[in-house]
Parts: sequence; C-alpha cells; structure tokens
Amino acid sequence: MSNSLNPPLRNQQHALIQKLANGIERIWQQYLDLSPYQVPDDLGYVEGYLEGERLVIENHCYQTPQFRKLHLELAQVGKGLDILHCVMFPNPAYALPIFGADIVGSRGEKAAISAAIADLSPVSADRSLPAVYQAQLAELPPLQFSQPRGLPPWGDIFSEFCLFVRPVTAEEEAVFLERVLTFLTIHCQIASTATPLQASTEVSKVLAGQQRYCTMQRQNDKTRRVLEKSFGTEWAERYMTTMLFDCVAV
Ligand code: BLA
Repeated sequence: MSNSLNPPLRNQQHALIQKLANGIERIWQQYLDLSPYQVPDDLGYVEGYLEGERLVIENHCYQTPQFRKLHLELAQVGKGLDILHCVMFPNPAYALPIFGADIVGSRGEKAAISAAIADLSPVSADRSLPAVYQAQLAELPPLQFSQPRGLPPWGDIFSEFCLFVRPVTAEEEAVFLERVLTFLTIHCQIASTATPLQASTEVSKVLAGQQRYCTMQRQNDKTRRVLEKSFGTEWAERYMTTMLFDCVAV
C-alpha cells in the first residue's frame, strides 16, 4: 500500500474522515487478501478548478478474490469541504451486499460534518440481506443520534440498518465511526469465507442488483454538482460512471 504511506490529502482532512479512512484500510489489510487495482488512466489523482473552486481527489483502489473493486476516495473542495467516499464492489460471483460510506464535512473554525452515511446494501432481487448479515446486524444495539437525516428518493437501495446522520458532537462522531467499522468488520469476516455461486443465472441476478445500486447512486445530484463545478458536465458523468459507480454489464 505505498500510497497510504504518504497520504498528502488525508493529513489535512477533518479528523473523522482521517479516522475512518485509516480504519477502513486497517480492516481491509487485516481480513482481506489485497492486490493492486488498475485505476482508469488519469483518474488516480485529479485536480480541477473550473468555476474557481479547487477540487482535489485522491483514489485508493484494491481488489481481492471476493471483491472486484475496493474504492476509498478522499476529496477536498476549496479550503474547507472534505469528503470521504468508500464502496466495496463484490465480485458478482459472490452474493454479497455492497458496503458503502460517505462523509461530507467542513474543517476550520466552523468544523462540522453535514452528512455521515454508511450501509451494507442488499443486491438480491427481493432486496433483503443474506441471512447471516441480517442476523449479525440485528444483534447490534440500536443507536440514537440527535440529528438523523432522511434519505433522498433514490435511497431505497439502502438497508434497514443504514446509518444516515449529522453527528453534532465528538461523541456522536465516535459512535458513528465505531458502528461503521463494526459493519466493515462483519462484512470482511463473512466475505473472506464466502463461497462463489456456481450457476450463471445466479451471477446474473447479483449483477442486476449491483447495476441497480449504481444506477440509483448516479442520481445523487449533490455529488454530481460538486464534480461538475470543478470539472464540467462531461467529466462528471464519466467520473460517476467509470470511477464512483461503474458496473459490469449484465
Ligand atoms: C450527500 N454527497 C452528499 C453531499 C455532497 C456529496 C456534497 C451533500 C451533503 C449534505 O447533504 O449534507 C458529495 N460525495 C460527494 C462527492 C463525492 C462523494 C463529490 O462521495 C465523491 C467525489 N454517496 C456515496 C456513497 C453513499 C452516498 C457511497 O458516494 C452511500 C453509501 C450517499 N451522499 C449520500 C447520500 C447523500 C449524500 C444519501 C444525501 C443526498 C441528499 O440528501 O440528497
């Protein structure tokens, strides 16, 4: 993981983002057999300026036998807005949910996280999680946040365990962090012993579920607008379809 030895962006980001990024990579290394993943040409590290707002994006990608692509992205807009984006795309031969997380926050005097979301999202046709996930997630104690947030219309891809909040104290940030790392640990433990599907009809169903997830995520206008402001419409579309939410054809 040579690029995590010298992470220029990470060290400047909101503390919650730094902690989550480090925690994600630690758990990936602990449970998964990571290999390098070839990021599309020119999309590993990108900077854009278009409307005067500087956007810097740093991508960290890996693959494993169970995961087609592990993607951790750190981004910074202007001087103040920090973003963490993480998605684990399973190899479609494994009937595994999609782990996803997004944190959007500002730094400095008025440091605040406006959105913190994490989920293990189902991809099966009936939109339920595999029984082993359902059982382990249902065991976790329910959490209380003072400012829970409502999902946008495309958010029906998320599970009943989805955490979407505006954490307003250091304690709420810590509770969010801990729960996300618990989701991730459960996921990596289950995935690392999962067996692949044999029937191609089953694999096609998983792909269709992953495709639906990507189609819905690409409808996030808030993400799209940030990318468009610095890189333009075409680039934003390409980035959302090839880097953030790319999907193999069914
Ligand atoms: C919200 N995502 C947002 C917001 C911004 C971004 C600016 C609005 C913050 C707010 O409402 O307070 C921006 N997120 C980005 C950018 C990138 C990014 C620019 O990842 C990448 C360069 N988004 C994801 C993933 C999930 C996700 C994996 O990328 C969930 C697993 C969710 N982000 C998500 C949701 C919202 C959001 C649900 C709120 C959208 C809304 O309220 O309309």
